[in-house]
Amino acid sequence: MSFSNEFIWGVAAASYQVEGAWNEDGKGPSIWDTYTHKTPSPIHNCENGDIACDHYHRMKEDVALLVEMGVKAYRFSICWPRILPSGTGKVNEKGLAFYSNLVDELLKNKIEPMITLYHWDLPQALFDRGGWLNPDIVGWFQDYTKIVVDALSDRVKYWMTINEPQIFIGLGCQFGLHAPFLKYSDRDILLMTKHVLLAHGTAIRTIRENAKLTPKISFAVTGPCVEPKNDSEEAIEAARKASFSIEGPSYALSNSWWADPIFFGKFPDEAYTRFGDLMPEISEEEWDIIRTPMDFYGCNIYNSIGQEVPPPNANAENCGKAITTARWPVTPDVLYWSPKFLYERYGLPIMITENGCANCDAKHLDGKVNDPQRIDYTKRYLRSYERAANEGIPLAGYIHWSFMDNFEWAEGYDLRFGLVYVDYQTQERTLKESAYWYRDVIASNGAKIWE
Ligand code: GCO
Repeated sequence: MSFSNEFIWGVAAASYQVEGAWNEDGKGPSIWDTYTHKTPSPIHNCENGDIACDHYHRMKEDVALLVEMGVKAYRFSICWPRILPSGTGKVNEKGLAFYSNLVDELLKNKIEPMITLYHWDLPQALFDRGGWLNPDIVGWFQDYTKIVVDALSDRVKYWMTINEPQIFIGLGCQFGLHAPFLKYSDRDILLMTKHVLLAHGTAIRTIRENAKLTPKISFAVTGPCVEPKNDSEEAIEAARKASFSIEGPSYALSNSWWADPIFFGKFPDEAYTRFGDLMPEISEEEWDIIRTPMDFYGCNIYNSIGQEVPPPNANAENCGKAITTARWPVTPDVLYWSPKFLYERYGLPIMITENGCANCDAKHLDGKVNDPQRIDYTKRYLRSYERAANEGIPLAGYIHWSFMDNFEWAEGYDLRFGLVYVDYQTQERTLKESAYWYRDVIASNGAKIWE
């Protein structure tokens, strides 16, 4: 057995990372527009997403590339301030029209649209009113969700509420490494966590109550695990336990900090002992909202954790192991262990909503973008993922990150994750060799990964 016939093969991107048109057709600023324009810039090379891949103006050309790649689904995000320039209030019809046209173009080409409602472009106007620290954001997000669902749910079935709260709260608000590049207190992080969880649950209810097509809903969290040191039961149990731990300063970057409240109606036990009275007040009614059921578990997985800790000496076990140009370790087995551990704990079918690698891609003298590293990386990870399928873990799909090279947040444009190469000087697109390989993987429903 390998991947089921219903298994969905796709690619992903996100609004701020590809669209450009940062201030066009009535769009309002997001916190990423604001903070990438700061001086000194917090972004590598002082880069920003003002133009990015100019996808806003090249949408049809880009959908044609998806067709050439033979993908069955395209996961993209909606830019909140393109729909609601001030975050609430007056709708920007041109913004809605862009996404409606994109959905039509995808469906015309038999590509399933998958929408992420929040992939980090918080309207600046709402950040100015407290952003995720303001409890009103739950209502603001609900209103935004309803506008998008009313406009697109006659054609869109797949919905992801929030992308990686571990990153937009953890990196963005706890460690100050992403917009708004601030370091809030634990008290504030705990309060933001409550508001994000309520916004997530409220969005699910809003989608289910208003969607015209029966929706399939999830979040898209980052879900790496700790891999077992060996195949012994003790090592596997130790890895399972470590994969859901919240210990240490990075508690908001963990799996269970976000998933346990949604699936169990409570934070991990150690949260209560650790934070005591700092823990936010959550009423029974609010817990019911947070626990609103999902249809699958969307997770973005790149590498296992617990391996980046600098080795005590130069010849440690990790020395010289494969890394990507993002300096992330290449750990293919994580796409077996994470789905396994996540399914055991939370019980929903798994969808890898992001997996891929940064590479130093360029057009070679033969005019091609030869990226054997990405083919090898993806082949290894998919083989592990198929092992999970063969053990009976229900897998809903694999969405590769990324469709095309794009703005990699604080890292700017140097890190190329795309299956399609983008020349940022000319905006020329070139399918990388991995795109042609992935096309054959899709056409064979995965069989190609064994060649
Ligand atoms: C994330 C985001 C993507 C990133 C990708 C590579 O997971 O951080 O969803 O926007 O670009 O993961 O870092």
